Amino acid sequence: MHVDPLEKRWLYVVGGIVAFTIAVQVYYAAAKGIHPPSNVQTIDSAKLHLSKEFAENNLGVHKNTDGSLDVTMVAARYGFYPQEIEVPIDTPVRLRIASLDVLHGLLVPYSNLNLMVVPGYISEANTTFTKLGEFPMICNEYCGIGHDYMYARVRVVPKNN
Ligand SMILES: [Cu+2]
Repeated sequence: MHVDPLEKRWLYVVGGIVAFTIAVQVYYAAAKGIHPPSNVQTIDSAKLHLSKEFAENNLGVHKNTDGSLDVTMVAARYGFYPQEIEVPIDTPVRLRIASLDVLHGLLVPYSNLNLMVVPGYISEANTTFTKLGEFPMICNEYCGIGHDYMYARVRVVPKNN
């Protein structure tokens, strides 16, 4: 089969772009822990307060026996609950969040946390905070008139053991 030399050159260019794109994704997935959301677990958003995990007095940071942390949160117009979480540095954290009403987002700068919080589903992500300090947790999906004021705080503190 005859392929025009110019066409052949462009095939190499396109092939290179595709290979580069795949390499970037593999790098970020393997080295930076950035993945597309993959946790498909459903929940009735209208009955979060009746569920065991997302009832008001079960929200917040829970310590597991292996030293890792489970953080349970609820996103609702227009805030995150609890409003502030405190986690020790360099500790594995599993964050689970559900929406009480509409679509929300959750973004924490300087971390790999960037989730869509879709009503009816539990969003889950694993992270480890490696910088001390106070970081905002921002809603990055437009959810209504109070969206601009929807944020919470993550305080990363030194390990105390
Ligand atoms: Cu919002």
